[in-house]
Amino acid sequence: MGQPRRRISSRSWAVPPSEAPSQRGEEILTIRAGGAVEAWIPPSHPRRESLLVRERLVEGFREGFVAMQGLIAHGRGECFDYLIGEQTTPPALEAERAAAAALLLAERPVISVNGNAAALAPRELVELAKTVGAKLEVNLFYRSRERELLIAEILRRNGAAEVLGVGDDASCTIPELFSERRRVSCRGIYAADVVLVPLEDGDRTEALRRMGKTVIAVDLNPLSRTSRAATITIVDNITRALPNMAKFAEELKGRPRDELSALAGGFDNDRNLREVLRYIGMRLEELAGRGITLELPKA
Ligand code: PTJ
Repeated sequence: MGQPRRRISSRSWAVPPSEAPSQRGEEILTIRAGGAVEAWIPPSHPRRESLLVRERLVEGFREGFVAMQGLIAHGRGECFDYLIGEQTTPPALEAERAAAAALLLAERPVISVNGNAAALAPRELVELAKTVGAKLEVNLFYRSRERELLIAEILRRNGAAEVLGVGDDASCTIPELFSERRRVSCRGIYAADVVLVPLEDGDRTEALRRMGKTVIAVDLNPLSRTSRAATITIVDNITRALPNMAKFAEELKGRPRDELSALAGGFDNDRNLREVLRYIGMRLEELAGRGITLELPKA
């Protein structure tokens, strides 16, 4: 893919300076580049947050752990986020709660991490894993040893004690899957009963379901194959979905198992996705009725 080979800067991944490893010259360059963007986007810019999030992907690409295709995937996500109003919708909240219950009920839960997820929510991934007792596993569509190592390092810097799926650890194979995603840890995704797959591409969700696993997807596109194949699909931005799930998991921890089973088992993905589509439809209808042009000061 012709990605530049760099080590990770400490700045991008929310690591306090005291925890940051010593930086090389090229890392400092990256840090300055990021800082310059923050200075360049005025605090009052109405799209500031979105632009800063986008910059995290670009930095991740420059540093070599976000795939080039990950930038395209992010653009697609941004588009769907616009359609839902860039906020968590009621059906997404319901899915996040059911997903938290499913993760708490699981005997061997695993959170699968790719380049985009590591760029957007590294600390949140680790926190959710700790809250529900899940393992973290690197699993990449565009797999390379360098990317595996970089993503594992990011997760460790954000507090992960163990990261599966790196190097020889990814020695088990998901049947009937031909992409690099088929290579998984025998102690992780292969043995898991519940797998969380944020920002996934289609095939693997279907393959994991065929293996009898419960699959929780986080995908802003309600029409993607992943969304339609998962057991529980959360149509929300990963940056909002993971903290919401961690909050629900904290609330639900210690509740009786039959209550959790009712929450997870009572979730109907088809109904939920249809509610998301209706939500988008009604929102667009409402906007179309009200008018959407911006009020600009007269010259
Ligand atoms: O790091 P790798 O090698 O594993 O590759 C990762 C990508 C994302 C490139 C790979 O999985 C891929 O090609 O995915 P797709 O098929 O582009 O699907 C990604 C899905 O994530 C799309 O449906 C997007 O709408 C969705 N998405 C993008 N950004 C977000 C998102 N969903 C939730 N939150 C986001 N921030």
